Amino acid sequence: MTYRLYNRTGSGGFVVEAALALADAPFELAVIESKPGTPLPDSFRDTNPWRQVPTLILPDGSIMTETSAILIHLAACFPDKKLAPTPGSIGHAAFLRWTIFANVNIYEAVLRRVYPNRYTTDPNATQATIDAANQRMGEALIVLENAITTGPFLLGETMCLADVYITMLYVWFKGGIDAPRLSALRDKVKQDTIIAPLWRRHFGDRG
Ligand SMILES: N[C@@H](CCC(=O)N[C@@H](CS)C(=O)NCC(=O)O)C(=O)O
Repeated sequence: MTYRLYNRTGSGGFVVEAALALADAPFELAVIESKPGTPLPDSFRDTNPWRQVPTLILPDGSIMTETSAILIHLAACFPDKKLAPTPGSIGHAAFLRWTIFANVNIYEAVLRRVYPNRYTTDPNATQATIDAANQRMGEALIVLENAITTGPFLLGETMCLADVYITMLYVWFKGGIDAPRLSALRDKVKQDTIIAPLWRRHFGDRG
């Protein structure tokens, strides 16, 4: 029984693919060929009515979407792989907090930047929408920067899926912020032996 992951290279499915690889879970990739910033093929609605990736088909055939939900689910499915702190622990509360924070504040800002016309009906407001999204993304990243206390990872010594997620979002950011702790975290994540080859396939030498 395998997972099936729909993604577009360089898109949000990177972190789900990384989670599956870190879990050593059997999975196949369904790569959708379409350019970033363009809608996915209309036929994809049959798989995900919101027409977004990542979309993960679970081994029993049910469908999961929403990156943060998928990451939380996979961490729970493979507890021995320690992809997240133990549920109910203080560390797990922080894992949930920052994973959801990243999803609703940073990933959402990426969408406003990439698809600005979905967020304004004013044709003259496109650039302002993009600028505001970049600004908000930078502000949210600074909150994460300040949340890294001991480092090198968000929750301390051990990498969890939130670190991989944040790294992906940080690399998508196009503005300039001073975030040495996020940069150090990113470098550690990219060096992970399981993640490094996936990173190169999705992002080349970015970041
Ligand atoms: N809320 C979703 C956002 C996913 C998302 O925005 N995916 C982008 C690729 S990175 C996408 O599918 N864009 C196509 C579109 O929105 O039309 C999640 O957290 O998974």
